[in-house]
Amino acid sequence: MSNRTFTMIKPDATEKGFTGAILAKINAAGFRIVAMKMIQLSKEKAGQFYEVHKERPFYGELVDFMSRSPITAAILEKDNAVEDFRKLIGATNPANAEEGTIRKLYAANVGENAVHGSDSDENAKIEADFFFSKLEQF
Ligand code: 3AN
Repeated sequence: MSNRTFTMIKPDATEKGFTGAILAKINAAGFRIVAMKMIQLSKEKAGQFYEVHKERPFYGELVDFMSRSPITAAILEKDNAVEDFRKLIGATNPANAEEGTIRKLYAANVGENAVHGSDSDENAKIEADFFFSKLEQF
């Protein structure tokens, strides 16, 4: 899966009507959408997705936030997808994100930071399979 990554457009961006603009930026950067769906996560599902952060002080807040409104989940294809997509979205905290990145343009703060991007090929596969069956991955 080294040419694929997984993304979510998070509840804050959905609420502000940024979904279309963010997808356009993703396409303009050369990523092909090979799976996509809009869904609202239950607290249980959001908690499962962010299981690795269970011990972090912001875990409860993160689960509440991620289940607050619908998200758009997608699998993206491009050479060097994981690394290039992390560059396109910018730093976790939008205050530290470079000009022109998705988080600089559309994120409010470190907790509500508009988009998710997988941090490794291994996690990209795990996260893609969390949301999409084989039949839904093109
Ligand atoms: P990234 O999304 O850039 O990979 P992670 O994996 O460190 O960042 O964090 C996962 C998610 O947890 C972030 N996207 C953000 O929503 C939330 N988060 C991270 N750090 C904080 C923090 N200090 N306070 C509140 N929420 C946070």
